[in-house]
Amino acid sequence: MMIRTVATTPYDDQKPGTSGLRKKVPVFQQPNYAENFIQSVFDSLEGFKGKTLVIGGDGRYYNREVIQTAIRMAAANGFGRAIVGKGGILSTPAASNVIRKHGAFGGLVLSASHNPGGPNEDFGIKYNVGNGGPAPERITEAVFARSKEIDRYLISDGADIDIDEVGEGSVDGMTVEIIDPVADYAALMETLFDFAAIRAMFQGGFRMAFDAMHAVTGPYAKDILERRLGAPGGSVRNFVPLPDFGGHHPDPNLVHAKELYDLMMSAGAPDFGAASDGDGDRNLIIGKGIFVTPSDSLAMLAANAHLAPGYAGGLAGIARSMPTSAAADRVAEKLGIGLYETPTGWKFFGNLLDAGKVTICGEESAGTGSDHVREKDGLWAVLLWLNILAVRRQSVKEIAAAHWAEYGRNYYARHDYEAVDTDAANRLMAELRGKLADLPGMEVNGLTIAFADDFEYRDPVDQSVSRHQGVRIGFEGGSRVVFRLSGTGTSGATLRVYLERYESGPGRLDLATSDALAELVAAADEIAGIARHTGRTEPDVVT
Ligand code: VG1
Ligand code: CO
Repeated sequence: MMIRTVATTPYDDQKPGTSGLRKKVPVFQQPNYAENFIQSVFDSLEGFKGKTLVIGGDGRYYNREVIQTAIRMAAANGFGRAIVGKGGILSTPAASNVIRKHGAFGGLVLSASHNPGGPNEDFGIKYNVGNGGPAPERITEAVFARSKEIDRYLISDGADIDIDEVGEGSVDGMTVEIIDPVADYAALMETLFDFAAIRAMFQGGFRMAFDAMHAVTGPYAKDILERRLGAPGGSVRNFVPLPDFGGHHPDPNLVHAKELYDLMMSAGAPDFGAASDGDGDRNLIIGKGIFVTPSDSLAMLAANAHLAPGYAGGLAGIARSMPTSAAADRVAEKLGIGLYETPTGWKFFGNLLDAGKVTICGEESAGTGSDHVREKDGLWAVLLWLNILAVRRQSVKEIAAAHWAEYGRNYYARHDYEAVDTDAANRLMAELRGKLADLPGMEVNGLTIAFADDFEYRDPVDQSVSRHQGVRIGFEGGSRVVFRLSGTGTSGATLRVYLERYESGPGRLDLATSDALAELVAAADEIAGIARHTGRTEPDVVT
């Protein structure tokens, strides 16, 4: 075996987005494309010689090829050990846990998350740092800068490593350890939750449906829910991971997990429904006859977390991304703990978690997690819900109703306009930003604008500043609309419009969400000119 230095030329489009670099597979298949990016990551890091790199992915099309490349390049660049999930598989939260548990220097997580997979669909690479979380902006910016100048990469020319057997091998002086992708993660879950109580609940006849969407969570959910917790066989559906996710979007929302939704709204629905995404970090929660918005789920989990052994001591604080509803804020206020509002993307939670300022974090996009890892964690959220249900012995519907009666209800929806012309989307945002100063005091569709700004975040731990994280328009009475462009899409631009309205008091807690938000939807279009700029009169996806 030999280490080769291969000459290369830069690509100009390797800027990591909200969660790593995501492109269509044919883009990744261009000569040296993945190699350039991986080398740019390594060139942006210091002090990893002889240390451990974790490598795994969500099993999507092209995963196995890039895993081999990553192993060879890690060896050539001087890592001492690579820990690789068997079959190249590691869910995002499991990868985060392996990095932490094994004291690794960092990890490469190959995933495009909820985006579809296949020869003409999406692929992605993300670098996580030693705390197990996504690289902070300081590093992703360095990677992008490096990718624009790169002129060589290092790679071992050894044969392919067998990644399908647990055990140890080596490549050019680097040890390669193939591990069971589920074991460490399942062990961690057992330390956080009352497995005996959940098992007893299943024994008592509790039924659930978990849709793994033919993505990475299948093996994790089978092992934990059915084998360890005794959920009846068949509780976990679509559990075989497929490179193209069976041709579907592995996106756990009401559009792509419609079958599960329909089941949960039917007369014979099980007690609890849940789903996770391509890389296992998102969660969808649906009770019998009730969809729980991710923003509400965050608030309800935070309010009840003390019922699970891992959180019995209470929470240090709660963090949520800016577009996430303020439902969690009310819980934090009641608990007398801190509430932090961050830009979109899990990388912004890492410092708060490391500093012990928060215990639970969440995003409106179906991401919830805690300080047990440094990623959002789909199954974790499902298990915390199960633990709460086992202790409270109430249905999801009853728990939600009690929560709203106590805290009021934040009606919430996100409208996505996908594959919009990029120039049109940029014009819309630019025009909006240009008139922010004039908006306060204006009346739009019967609503008075109280404030308008472009969200800026100063990290309270390292004081780094992130600007232009989304336009917020607040109305008198507490309603809010947020506009931002997605940083994970791969075709054109995706405009996200986040809508929120707070209601408290009897008779105001059971409105249909679309009715509750109708005025705001009209106001949003009037303010931003969505139809005028994009030609779209309806969103593609409402979640
Ligand atoms: C989206 C979500 C964001 C999430 C990100 C990664 O980003 O809105 O909340 O953190 O995806 O999640 P954007 O920039 O497209 O809005 V995942 O499960 O795709 O890693
Ligand atoms: Co994901």
